[in-house]
Amino acid sequence: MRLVILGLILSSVLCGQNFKDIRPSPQQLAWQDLEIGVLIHFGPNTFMDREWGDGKADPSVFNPKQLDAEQWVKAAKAGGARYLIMVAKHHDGFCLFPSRHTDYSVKRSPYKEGKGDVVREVAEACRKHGLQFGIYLSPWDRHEPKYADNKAYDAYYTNQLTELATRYGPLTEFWLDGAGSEGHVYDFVHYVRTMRTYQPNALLFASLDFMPNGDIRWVGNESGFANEENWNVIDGYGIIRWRPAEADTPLRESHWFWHPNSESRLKSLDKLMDTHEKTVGRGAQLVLGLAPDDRGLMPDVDVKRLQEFGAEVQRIYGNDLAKGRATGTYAQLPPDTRLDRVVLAEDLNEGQNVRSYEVRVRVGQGSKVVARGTTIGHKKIEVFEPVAADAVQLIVTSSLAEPRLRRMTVHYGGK
Ligand code: FUL
Repeated sequence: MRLVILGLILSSVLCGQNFKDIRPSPQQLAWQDLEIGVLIHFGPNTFMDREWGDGKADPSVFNPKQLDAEQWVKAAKAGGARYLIMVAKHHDGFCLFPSRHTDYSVKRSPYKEGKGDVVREVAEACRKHGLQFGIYLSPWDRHEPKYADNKAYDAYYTNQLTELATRYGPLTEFWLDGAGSEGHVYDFVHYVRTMRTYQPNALLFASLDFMPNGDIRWVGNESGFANEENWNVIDGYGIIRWRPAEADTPLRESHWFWHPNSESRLKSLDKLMDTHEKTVGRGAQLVLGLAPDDRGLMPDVDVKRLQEFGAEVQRIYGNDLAKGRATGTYAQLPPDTRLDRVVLAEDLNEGQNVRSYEVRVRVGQGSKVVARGTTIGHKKIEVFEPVAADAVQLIVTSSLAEPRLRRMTVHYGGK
């Protein structure tokens, strides 16, 4: 008996959680490869020039006359998105799906005479056009009276989560937004178990300080950047987990919902390319906030900007100047190849290991360092002054374990 106990103690010490031993789940690995998603806000706020509804709006205001979910999905795809997260209920408590647990929803709106289900329309458009689908259900609820009673509200939230998890097919991601919830205690363990029961492959998003046991973490800002040093493994409350960062940022500056006369807030193509470099290019996921207008359509100017963004990413990164020439960390280039970007990717199957590196290029007889960085992770985009070179080499200067490179590509953006 003593020996058994001693064995148990020893094995727990020896197998104790170690930062570098943490691996991603297969679902996380697949999700990280999606790289770009969109988050769609639509509801009574859209018709009232508001960002945060107080929960008192009359459902009759929700009356989109030309709603076309396929138009939203096509715009998202043109922008390079591979998944779409739909806000099923924002902080105002209004449900864009006909929940059995409240009347404060599309059921009481003029939209399709109360027979509409926006979440279903969007889910179906996503399936049709090959986008993965996710849902945002705001924990903070300014309409539902049960919100004042933690236990009663937990039951309400879990009931709605169950409706969403069982009606609309596979969910790639489920968003728990912490805004407005200061001081409220939620039964997260029950939420997570319920989601795992019906959708074992859905990844839960939440900020670290809001929910300890999530699968994806908030990057910590809504400006669209991750830190240059970006580890996927995070110690949250003593739980060491693989929890990659997602950076959500709206297409129109500071507006998640559509507002009249706010076209001037639409981010420029340069701004979006910079955001892409600082999110996807730092191993984080980029989620662009899109907002259909009061007709129920994505505004033309937003659609155009998404098309430009998708095309520019494709123009630069779709053309690998080292194609077929890279052998691991070294790529021989045609003589005098002009380049200003190198994209690195670590093989994350066995965890994230690179702590620092430099990128060298060979110019004539000599060589020079064009970039230095810390982590690589899912992807790292290095942008530098254009240079004409014959070869590129990655030198890993420090790593937790044997570094494994998945890919190294070379590009010229010309800016
Ligand atoms: C924030 C919310 O308060 C905003 O309204 C929006 O939903 C954004 C995505 O998250 O926390």
